[in-house]
Amino acid sequence: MGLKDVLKQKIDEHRPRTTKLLKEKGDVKLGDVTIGQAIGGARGVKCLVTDISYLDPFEGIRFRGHTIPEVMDKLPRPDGKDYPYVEGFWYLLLTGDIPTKEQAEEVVEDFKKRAQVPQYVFDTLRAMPRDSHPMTMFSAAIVAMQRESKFAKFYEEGFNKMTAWEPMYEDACDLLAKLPEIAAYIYRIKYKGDTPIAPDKNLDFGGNFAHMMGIDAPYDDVARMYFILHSDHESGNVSAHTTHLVASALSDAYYSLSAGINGLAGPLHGLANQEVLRWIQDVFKKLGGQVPTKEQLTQFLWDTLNSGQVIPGYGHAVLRKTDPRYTSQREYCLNNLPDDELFKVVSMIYEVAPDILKEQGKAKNPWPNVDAQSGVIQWYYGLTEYDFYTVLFGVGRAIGVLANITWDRALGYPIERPKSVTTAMLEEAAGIE
Ligand code: HAX
Repeated sequence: MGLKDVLKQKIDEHRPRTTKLLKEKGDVKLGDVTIGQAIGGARGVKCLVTDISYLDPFEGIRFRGHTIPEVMDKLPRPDGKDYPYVEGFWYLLLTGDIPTKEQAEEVVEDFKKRAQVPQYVFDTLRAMPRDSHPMTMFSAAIVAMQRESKFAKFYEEGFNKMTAWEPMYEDACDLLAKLPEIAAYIYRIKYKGDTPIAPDKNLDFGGNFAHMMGIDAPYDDVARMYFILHSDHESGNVSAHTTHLVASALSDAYYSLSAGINGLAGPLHGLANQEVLRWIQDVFKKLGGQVPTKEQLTQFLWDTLNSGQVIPGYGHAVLRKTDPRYTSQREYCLNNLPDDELFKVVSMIYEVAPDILKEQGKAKNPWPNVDAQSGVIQWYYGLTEYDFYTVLFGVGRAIGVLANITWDRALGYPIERPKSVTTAMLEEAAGIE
């Protein structure tokens, strides 16, 4: 037998052991955690600390203690706009204080000085095949810029734990300020006939992003809303945890964020927003372009589950109710695009999917998460290339994870290193012969 055949045999022999441990001995304690938690992705284990945001299973996210509506209401906005400055939100996440308009605009000016993307980043993107996934391009662009890291230079020249947050802060600001142009550049070379649009020095983060995407107002406000909503979801989700983990080895912000973005690219995490749109387009295709009825939609949802797939945009590891980020975007749709066809389908899914998931009885949370709704708004404003949606998520997520790793260095958090055990050790603890 060749290697792969031997491996297959070993896997077939091993699987029942893991299943038995999970199903029959999941509650057995192993130190401070259970066997179920050790095998099951550390669900519910309280071993991370962050003050940037907190996720309550029933209330949803609070950023520095503020709910989403409070954040949108209290933060300063550019004149004539409905949504706050992303730069002011960055101020809030870093400090816990709501900035004045003047303080937010100081950050806008500071970001402008940091926003120039080195030419070699564009060259790197151009060297990649045009059918590379945009998340691959986004991650590659971020790690390509690692030579710019002030933190890496600081380490080389003599590391000091007390002041390490300063170069991390500088890297975080430098990186964040450049992300709108990098993301928009990927979009324009990949989907818009290689026609990048130069940044406009007069615009803020959200405004400039909309401008470089080539999408008119109110897309600038959509961008501000979208980036804020997707910024942070406490530290245990894959993108935040990965960024924190990699930074714990004193890797700089470029290495850390690029790694976090790779985690966000997983279909169970950030890629779910693209999958939602793919799924809906499949439904349309199967019906020859017609909007599905409730009965047809119910059938498609069951077909998806019965084929062993998940319903994208539904379920959550922590939340046990409709995600307020979903609700917030739904309200935007109700106010701005109530008659949109895609919005109606997404609303119909909201009417039928929770009951179907409850009836199936597997998902602990049958309610929609942020990803179930976000594609609708993008699509409405002309951004129909849904492979790109996770990049938008990534620009937003960068705000939260970069604030987190700045604080990680400020508080001198050590390198992360949980302890592993073997399956045999679990069996011994569970009294399995
Ligand atoms: N459709 C079908 N089955 C689902 C489901 C869904 N939407 N959500 C959970 N389940 C299933 C799980 O696959 C699991 O099945 P097995 O026992 O066969 O493995 C079972 O229900 C129990 O899972 P859970 O405890 O409720 O959920 P987890 O904490 O394990 O996973 C996920 C949370 C978000 C990954 C999960 O709900 C899922 O896969 N959802 C669909 C993908 C998605 O929308 N992801 C985005 C989540 C939000 C986010 O991170 N955005 O970035």
